[in-house]
Amino acid sequence: MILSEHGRTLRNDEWTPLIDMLLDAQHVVITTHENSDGDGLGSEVALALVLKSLGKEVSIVNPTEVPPNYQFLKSLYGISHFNPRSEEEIQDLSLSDVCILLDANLRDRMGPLWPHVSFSRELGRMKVLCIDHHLEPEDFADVMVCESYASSAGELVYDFVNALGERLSQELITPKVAEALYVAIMTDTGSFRFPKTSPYVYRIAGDLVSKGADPSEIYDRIYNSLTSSALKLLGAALSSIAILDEGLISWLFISQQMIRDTGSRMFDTDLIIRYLLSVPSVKIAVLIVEMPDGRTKASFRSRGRIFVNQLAKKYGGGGHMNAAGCLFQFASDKARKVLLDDVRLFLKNHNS
Ligand SMILES: [Mn+2]
Repeated sequence: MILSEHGRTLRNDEWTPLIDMLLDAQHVVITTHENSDGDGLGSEVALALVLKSLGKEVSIVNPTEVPPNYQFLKSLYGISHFNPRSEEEIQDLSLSDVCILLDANLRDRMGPLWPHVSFSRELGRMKVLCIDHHLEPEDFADVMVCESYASSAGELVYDFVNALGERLSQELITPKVAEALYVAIMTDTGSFRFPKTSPYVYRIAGDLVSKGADPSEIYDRIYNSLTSSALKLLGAALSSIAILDEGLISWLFISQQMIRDTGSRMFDTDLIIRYLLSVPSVKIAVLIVEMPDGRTKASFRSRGRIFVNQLAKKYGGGGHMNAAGCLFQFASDKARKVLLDDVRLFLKNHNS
């Protein structure tokens, strides 16, 4: 069942189905997409803290590890990395009453958690909820709030927490909750500058700061935390950016060799994509990363009304109008060739 796309901020009463399910639940598991980011992690921690304060047993279990610059969130709430070979972890996951997926709207993005969640759900033991803001949701949850107008999953979790607080006549946004939500919203708005940064988003940010989030400290922890190897990778990557087709496409390939040579790690590639749109003529930016297992990851960014999620969708991925990604099941040399032709065609069709 897909509850919404309302295309606007939900009224408090429109959160009732989610509130009812969560108030009924005793054991809640919260998760986010593979290769988690600030939005997914901040939203999870905020929601976990709130539900815990209401006496629920809450665990955060993710398909992949928390990146180093978000490790500080673990001091606000424990975050575990699911081990699909641990019977104990499978048992814990399967016995939850409710599983909430945040910041993703495709079942596969839960990675190895999905088969277990799906199994419990089919047995009628577990409800699945989803709060997200990506385009084109898949209909797999019991209740889903997927609003692509929203800057971030954190914005929606903020609204949800306020609706819950109103229902219980309780202030639920403690300084820790404020910090976690601020992380979510700040990171997904590119520090309050991406197109979905509405006046409302600034009002939320103001509210969170007044409730204890420290903007300069949070920014510093997340963005000024590079290692020297990450800087070397950035240097190598920047010098290999190609600007193609009269400046319309920026293109960058990062190989495992580059990652090895600079002593950097996979997640260090995440900070590079923002530079690909820094040339004003560029309409589509493409970052291709060779994965350690031989598959190929592609990330897309675009300027203006160019729906790169459509490009990603073709390969089983998805995302937003201006930011999307996908994973190819084949090697990078083939992916690069296929993709460049596709990007050119996509842009040509878009212009005509
Ligand atoms: Mn997000």
